[in-house]
Amino acid sequence: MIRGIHHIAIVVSDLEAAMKTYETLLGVKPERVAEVPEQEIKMACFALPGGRIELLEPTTPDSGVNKYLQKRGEGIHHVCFESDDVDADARELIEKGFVPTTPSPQDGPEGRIIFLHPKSTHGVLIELLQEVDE
Ligand code: CMX
Repeated sequence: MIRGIHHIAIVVSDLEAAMKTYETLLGVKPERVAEVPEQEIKMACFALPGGRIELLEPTTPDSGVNKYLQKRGEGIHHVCFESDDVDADARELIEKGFVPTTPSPQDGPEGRIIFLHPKSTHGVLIELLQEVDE
């Protein structure tokens, strides 16, 4: 079941510069800055009471994130919803016609994730995330 908004991700061309902008805007430092090679990005995550803001900078020229940045410029890249059972939610949503970008959820640094292609969600890339206890 979807439990709420986990984060909104913004693609940026210069993570260091964008981190300064969002530190000033939000009044907090990022809780996590990391490179995620399997997603071909480096990211900074700002935690806020109602959800998180993630800044993404692509690290490879052929990644979907970089193609998006080159085509559309900086801006919102995806919205992530928190799921309490991402495998069950993904199965149900795929049955209902949503188009995943991978056949099934995968394990990522924040938990188990799957993306729904923007062509099946009115133009917005959607991530579902089930956080794992460390
Ligand atoms: N939001 C809205 N539309 C998007 C999009 C996005 N983030 N990324 C691509 N699109 C659009 C393109 O503009 C293009 O539209 P047109 O056909 O109108 O030109 C269309 O989708 C292209 O689709 P595609 O041929 O499948 O294109 P790509 O090879 O660029 O792949 C996508 C796009 C979404 C399948 C790919 O980026 C993907 O698999 N994303 C999921 C993984 C991901 O984004 N990881 C990074 C974040 C990781 C994290 O935060 O943890």
